[in-house]
Amino acid sequence: MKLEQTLLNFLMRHQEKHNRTFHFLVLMDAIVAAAKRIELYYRTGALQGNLGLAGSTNVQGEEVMQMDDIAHEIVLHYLKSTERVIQVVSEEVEEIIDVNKDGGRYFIYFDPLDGSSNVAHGLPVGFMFGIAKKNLDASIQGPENYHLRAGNEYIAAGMFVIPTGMFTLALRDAGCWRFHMDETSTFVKPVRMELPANEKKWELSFNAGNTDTFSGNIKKWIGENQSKYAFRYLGALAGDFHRLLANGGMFMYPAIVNHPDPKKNRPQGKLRLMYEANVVAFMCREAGGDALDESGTPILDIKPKTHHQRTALYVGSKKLIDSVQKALKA
Ligand code: AFP
Repeated sequence: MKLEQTLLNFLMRHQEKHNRTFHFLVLMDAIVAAAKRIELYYRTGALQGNLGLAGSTNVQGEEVMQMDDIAHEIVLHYLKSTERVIQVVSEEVEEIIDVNKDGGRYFIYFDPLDGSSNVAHGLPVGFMFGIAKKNLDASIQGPENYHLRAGNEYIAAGMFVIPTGMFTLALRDAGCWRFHMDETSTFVKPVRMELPANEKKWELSFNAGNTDTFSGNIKKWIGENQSKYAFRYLGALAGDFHRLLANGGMFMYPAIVNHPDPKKNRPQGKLRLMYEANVVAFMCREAGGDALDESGTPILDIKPKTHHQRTALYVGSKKLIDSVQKALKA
């Protein structure tokens, strides 16, 4: 019998090694509990008719909540129960949600069910989150006491690929780690993720149907580079990035600037900075990669102006990100 190290044991050792408290473990325990509950709901939802649209009814004749709303409720419930969370930003709610403004330590930015177009098919979706911490010295009232934090101030970021039982977590300056759910529903076996140097494995991932709508520079870059790499696209960032971390290459969601219907242009990009782009950029940095926006600015350096701010995203192996950087600036 081979017994593997659990996620919580791994985190405990990490905290001890860096002389830190166990508050972070309480937080992570809640995040994992939420992920497992979402995973269970997702795996059984189709049979029970619970993956439908809000307003429809399930086989028991009960009104169905949209899966995104359910996932949001689940995450919020577990985060509140820790009493260690100050505020959260959730993809599902317009406003910032106050949780424990006086006693909390952490800000959490999350998308509880990213990739919702996959829900109807039971295909992978993501629960993605980033964590920042407030300044614990009450005498200092700096920007770190405020929720609008750049990704390079996050202390951790992670994603569950639901319903595959895979979890990836990056800890600031301590690497990017992948865990698997075992038979007892425990996340175990930390494996350090580092983007592979072997370019033969590298893949490109983007919505190729949008190519004509990208800027001239990016279209040119794609024309010159796409035949060198395999192409993969699932349409759920957590799933696409999960592959990329193992194989290397680049995921991109460029700005849409040449749409035939100009109203459909997205010069700011589509993905959300605080709980999509920052999460993968943070994990990618810890795995030896990099991430940029359309202006060539490192994603993690962007100081958000609003909590649901969007961004274009280029994330992956350094060599490809450097090459795109040159194309963006050409
Ligand atoms: P949804 O949750 O609205 O499906 O968006 C998912 C997402 O933000 C991200 O997970 C995907 O990478 C990206 O959008 C896919 O967008 P396209 O459907 O435009 O390719």
